[in-house]
Amino acid sequence: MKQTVNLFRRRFFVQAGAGLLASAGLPGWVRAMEGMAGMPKMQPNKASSDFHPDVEIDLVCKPAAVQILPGQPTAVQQYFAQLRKGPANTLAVLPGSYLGPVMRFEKGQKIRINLHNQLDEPSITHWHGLHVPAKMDGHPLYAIDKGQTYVYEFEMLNRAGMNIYHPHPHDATASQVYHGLAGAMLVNDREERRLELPGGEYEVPIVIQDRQFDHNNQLVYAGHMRDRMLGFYGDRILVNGLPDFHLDLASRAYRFRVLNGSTARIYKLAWDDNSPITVIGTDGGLLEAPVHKPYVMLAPGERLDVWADFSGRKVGSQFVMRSRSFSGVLPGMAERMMTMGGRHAQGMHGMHGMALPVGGDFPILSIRVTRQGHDSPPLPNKLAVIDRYRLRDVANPDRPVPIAISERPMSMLLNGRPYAYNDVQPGERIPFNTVQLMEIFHAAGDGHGMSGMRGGMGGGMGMMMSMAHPIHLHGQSFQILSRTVGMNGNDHYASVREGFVDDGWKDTVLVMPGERIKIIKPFQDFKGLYMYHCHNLEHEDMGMMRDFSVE
Ligand SMILES: [Cu+2]
Repeated sequence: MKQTVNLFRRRFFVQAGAGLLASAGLPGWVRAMEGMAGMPKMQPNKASSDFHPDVEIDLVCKPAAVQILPGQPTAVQQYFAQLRKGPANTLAVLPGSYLGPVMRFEKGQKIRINLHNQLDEPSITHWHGLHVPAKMDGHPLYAIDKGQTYVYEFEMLNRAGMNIYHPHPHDATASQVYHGLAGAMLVNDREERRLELPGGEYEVPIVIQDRQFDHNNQLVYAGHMRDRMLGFYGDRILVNGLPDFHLDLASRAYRFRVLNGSTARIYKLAWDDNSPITVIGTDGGLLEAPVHKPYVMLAPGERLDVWADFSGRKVGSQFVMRSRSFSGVLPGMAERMMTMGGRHAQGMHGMHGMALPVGGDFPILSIRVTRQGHDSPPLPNKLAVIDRYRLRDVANPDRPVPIAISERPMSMLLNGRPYAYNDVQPGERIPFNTVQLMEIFHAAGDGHGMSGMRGGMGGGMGMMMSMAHPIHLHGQSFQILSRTVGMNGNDHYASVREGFVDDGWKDTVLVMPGERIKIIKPFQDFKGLYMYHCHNLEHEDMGMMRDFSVE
């Protein structure tokens, strides 16, 4: 316990000294102390002699500086990786980016990753989307100090898909991700390879983030309690760590591997010429068949596999992927303030004009067709086989495991409690090797928050608030069984309702105000603690995070 206190005290002063601590502030620090109470100090996991890896990677997280904007380089925190063993295409650095290299694995590979923490604060890396033993999942319990190494060893059990690696230390996840610590992880398998989807230069990672810079090109981060309550919203869109992201492409089909790496911002992705957006996969990999949507909602932590077909387009033609306008994801008053002028709403006075409104209409990236493409592959009409769960498959058809969202100023909770180690409640104990029906809902009841929004003050900071939360569950992916919204939700809900792709495997689901979502999730192969939390990372760090104990 004493050690835990010292750990956080040190981080507090180190960050304050580095000027990063605009972010945490004393209340966050105090909350962290509460949440960390009772968290034992664990020995970092070491390599085991009977594990024979196919792939071995040294992964370092450390402070760095990157040229993002013209002028002064930006101080960031960054992952650097080195391949010690395995196929040469395992790591691909994104040029000029603070993001970690794109990792590429094959289903069935045995993987060892040696995480070296060279940050001036504790960290641990979580493999968002992977199905790995609890000890390999990057639980905050295993956070390591500067100079320490944590060895991960696991077999890749996931099907083909795009996953994320990012830090997961309690109360500092948002800050570390915001300052640059994140990367994409692709998994390939035989089922996917048979489809001969666009690969090589025709497969493009698209990691979307929002950031805010000061006059010296340095990252500005959540300085106000409001930023923690609502989430932090930057005024610059970066794709793969770059501003004004542009692609020169051939007139053929591409595969865009899209990931929302923002801490809080939700996107409503659409093509500016109003052609449908074609989705072939989500968080947990390929869909059974492509779906065509007017727009797609993408919340923090979610992924999309997009078929972007420019075949038949003239050389010289241009396209823009935009985030289209929507409403209802923030409490009414906050949304109006942030829509009218986020910078003032956040108490910031910058040079770049108004902040990007939450739910505003703005460009994400631009594309120009600069050359003729040849041999463009056709869009497969069947993609993958998904064994669909039915109610008869679950252990608890009449008693869904609740995930109740409660939203009050200063306390964002799940199932009525903030994060605390060793605080697993009866409803959070999951029998090993079962498939569970689960229900995610707003504790105040359907539609309550929406009617609050109409009332104006009801959505204000001082009273009941309801907002959208991307809820992420660690461990195996789940399937979405149903999505229902309260009667009052229609006005705002209409601006997002066609944008959900619920047909495939998911690990993060956007829960709109007033919505109830039923999911079916397996808890197989491994026992131990698996987290569930809001992937609005500011909410997560406020305590909107809990453990399931699979036992
Ligand atoms: Cu949340």
